[in-house]
Amino acid sequence: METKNKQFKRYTVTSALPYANGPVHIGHLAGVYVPADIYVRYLRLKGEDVIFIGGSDEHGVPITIKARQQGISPQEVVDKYHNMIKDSFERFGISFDVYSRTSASIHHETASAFFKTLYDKGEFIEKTSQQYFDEEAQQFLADRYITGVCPHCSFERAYGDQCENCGTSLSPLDLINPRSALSGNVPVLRETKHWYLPLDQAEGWLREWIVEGHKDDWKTNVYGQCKSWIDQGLQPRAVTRDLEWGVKVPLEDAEGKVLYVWFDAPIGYISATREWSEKTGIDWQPYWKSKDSKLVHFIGKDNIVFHCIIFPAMLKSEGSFILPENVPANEFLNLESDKISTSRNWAVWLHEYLDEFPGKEDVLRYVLTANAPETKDNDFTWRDFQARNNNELLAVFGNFVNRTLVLTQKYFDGIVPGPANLTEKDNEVLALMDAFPASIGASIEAYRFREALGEFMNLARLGNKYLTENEPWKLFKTDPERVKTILAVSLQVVAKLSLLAEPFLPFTAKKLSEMIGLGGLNWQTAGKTMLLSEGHQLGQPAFLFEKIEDEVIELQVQKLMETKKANQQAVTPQAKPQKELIAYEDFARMDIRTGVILAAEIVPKTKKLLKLTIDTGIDKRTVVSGIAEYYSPEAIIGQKVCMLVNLAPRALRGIESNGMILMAENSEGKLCFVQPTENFHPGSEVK
Ligand code: B3M
Ligand code: ZN
Repeated sequence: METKNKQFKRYTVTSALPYANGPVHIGHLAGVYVPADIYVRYLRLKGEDVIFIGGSDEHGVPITIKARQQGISPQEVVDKYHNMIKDSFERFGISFDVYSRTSASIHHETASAFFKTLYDKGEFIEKTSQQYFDEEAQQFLADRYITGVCPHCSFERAYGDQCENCGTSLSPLDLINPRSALSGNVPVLRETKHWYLPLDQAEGWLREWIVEGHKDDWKTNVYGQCKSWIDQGLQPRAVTRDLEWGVKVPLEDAEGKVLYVWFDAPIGYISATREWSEKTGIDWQPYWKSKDSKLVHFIGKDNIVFHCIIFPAMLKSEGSFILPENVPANEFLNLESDKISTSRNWAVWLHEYLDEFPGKEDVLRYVLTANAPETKDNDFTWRDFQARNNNELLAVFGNFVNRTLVLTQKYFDGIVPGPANLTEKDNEVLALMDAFPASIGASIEAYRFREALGEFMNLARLGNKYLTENEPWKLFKTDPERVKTILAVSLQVVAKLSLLAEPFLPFTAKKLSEMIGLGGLNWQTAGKTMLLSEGHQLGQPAFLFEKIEDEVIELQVQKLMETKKANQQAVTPQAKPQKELIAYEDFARMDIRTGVILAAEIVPKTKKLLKLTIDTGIDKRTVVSGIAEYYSPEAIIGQKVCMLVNLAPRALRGIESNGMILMAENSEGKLCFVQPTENFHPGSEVK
């Protein structure tokens, strides 16, 4: 149990290693990197010994599939995205102590040695079993190389390792109607040998550790998922695969086999720590092996089982590692009410945001924290982004700071005045403000980052309200002494804000602390009332935030609309299954002819029906057709058509219809005319 009072000497904070098969988007940021970064920045300000570990996950089938699609090597794929991800994290101020990658040799060595240790200790079960194989591609079909129908929710495109619709973790043999993702072929079964981690044997201690031990301190969503996994009964899990790309299995009889990506990736945290250790010369081992170190994994909810059950089971089998104290996984962030999706390009990509909103890193950090999916899925909208910037950051925090600094500049040349007579109200504000560092800190330590940010903004509101109520700008002529006090109090709030902003809004905090010339503080000293002393010279005030105009937001909304449109066009609807067979005679009974539309009018009081006059070559007749949604009457005069002429007459809205025009439905659901490509005269038979 994460005992509240237990003192830890150091913190090892990890954040999920993003797959290097695409750029990072706001969902990743809100779920993992922003909360993790707030947490470590706060710990650093408290003076704690903390390392913040990140890196790219460069193995796994999604990467090889991408490489295949693009006709490049997997290494080229991961090089591209690793650099892109690393660069945008840096620009966004995610303050990793190390950002490594799993294709690095130090990782291959670490993961391989880890496997070998477990192997030598006899921790694995060796098992030969039947697995799906694609005869055309000459390859076993692990994980995402195979798709089929999910046995739990009937989703049609479930993967061999997981159904993305219901979240269930699967094995290829669970899939109904399995197909190779490489060739589309129905796979065959072939024998192959693999190594399994006997999770069933870990059930006892896992139950004790999580179900009994972390009931009160792990988040409900995390605890609930783990408990349900354990209650369902754990099964041995294969930790190797028949693939080329990955960490080679370090055994002699394991040609063509690599470690399962979910076996090697979490070891990536350890390899990254070793890389950091080589760079800094600080021993990495205490961070992973000493009981007085606190290990915390920041992840998204789809990674819970791997970090709470499988990785701990690996660490425990190895024997010398500590287990995580907490795994504060978040739920998902949606975008404009729709699930974020890399393949549908439905996302706000970090690198694009950084290019399009230079200097506004903190606005995104703010919005993603204020709206973090901590207890349930949440929605990001561009309107909310604009409103939070304009009505909260700018109108409350920015406005308060700016008014205080501008007035001090104007009345006292930017020199901090000393308070004269403090009224009861002044003292109340000073007392209230001193409680903020502790309450914000308590929320952060409980992984409640939204609440912490809310508290921070309450301090800004407190200052803003105090200034507005006291109206120093009205008093300067008559009572300059009082103005000194009001600004002295307000400036202390500004100073406190500049420090407490750092975990949430690091760019703004830096700007503000430079502006007021206040450095070298930490979270403990922030509890003190008077952070700026009388006579201290402040720098020139500048705006912390600027208004975001409607046009800017429109542009982003427009961009998403275009994506939506492109996606709709790209969807090729599944063709309906073929109808039952008929005899040629059945077909021959249908008399289909070419014709020309001579006249068209809307059938009164209907929206869908057109009354058409058609030259069938045999005669000129009336046909009522349900195509008014797609064509205006004027537009189709002279249109060549194919029609079934011997359909028995039917009355539609009191009009007798003699035949039926043949139409085909396009991908947007529009009915379109079917006509011969060559010239023809009305009355030609279609046969
Ligand atoms: N790359 C999955 C993901 O990005 C995976 C996380 C690994 S953490 C060790 O969701
Ligand atoms: Zn499913």
